[in-house]
Amino acid sequence: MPGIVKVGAAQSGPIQKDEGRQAVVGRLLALMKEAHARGCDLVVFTELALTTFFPRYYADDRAEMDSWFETEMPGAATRPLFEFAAGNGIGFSLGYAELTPEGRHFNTQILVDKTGAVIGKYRKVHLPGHAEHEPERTFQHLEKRYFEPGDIGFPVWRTLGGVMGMCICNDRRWPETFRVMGLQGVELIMLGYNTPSGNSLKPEESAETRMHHSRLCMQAGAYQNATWVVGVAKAGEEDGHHLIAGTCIIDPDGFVVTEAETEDDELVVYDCDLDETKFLKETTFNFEAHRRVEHYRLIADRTGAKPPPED
Ligand code: CDV
Repeated sequence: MPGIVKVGAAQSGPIQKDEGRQAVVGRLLALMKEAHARGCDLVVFTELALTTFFPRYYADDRAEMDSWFETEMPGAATRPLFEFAAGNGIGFSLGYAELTPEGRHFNTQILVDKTGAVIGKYRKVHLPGHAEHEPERTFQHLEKRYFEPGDIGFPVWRTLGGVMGMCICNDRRWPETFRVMGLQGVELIMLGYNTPSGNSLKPEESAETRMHHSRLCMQAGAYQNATWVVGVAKAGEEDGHHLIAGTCIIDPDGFVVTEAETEDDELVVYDCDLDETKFLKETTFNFEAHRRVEHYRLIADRTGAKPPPED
């Protein structure tokens, strides 16, 4: 049907530290096969979908962490995903840790079309956490140690009959992420996340609050930019650390139209009608008609908040 992209949001259950790539890819492949059987055009996997969330571990020597990274895509372990995609005409989006030939490290998401070709790459821009060991935290989150910020911006791609974009986990908390893609006419944003259900600096913050924050920013990003958003978790108890679930698909009005029920590997499927993005894009969020860029300069010129001086 014109305008409709059948999307499978492929939530991953926990991946333990000693679970090898081959076993993990076997789980992802099972989700892709289910997606194909249910008629999906596209399967969206989560952030760092091939390993446990390794930035929770500290290594003095950063090079010790290189075993968590992929030096080629596809590589030997991930090739079955590409072969299944090409053989069965199904696209996918996959998050992984990327180590480039020049020795650069990125938290990366790729978009693979129905021929099995990589047609899009995004590298996480908003890296959360810290670069050094911080003993006052209840657990570590060392993305700033192991990755450098993405160097590609927020591109979008024309594929599957629409305009597609990607971002990763913490990016969803920043309205700029969605707006930069919105300004390129994005119609569907794929977004994977590994979100701890506790706050390492605020033990009283509940998992419900963490889920609320996650949904709030994805639903706002969808509505304010008149786009579908596919939010895909890695969930459950991973090496003794709990991650929120809540994989969902959000329509351009900001409503959650379907969501995961478990904290395990689970496929959530929805017919995303890209034509449903048109009404808001042509009315309330007709950017050309209503934006006032002359008042937005500070957003690009200033990084940190600077309140006026006190009297
Ligand atoms: N993987 C992430 O980016 N996690 C962050 C946590 C650290 C808050 C998130 O935004 O969910």
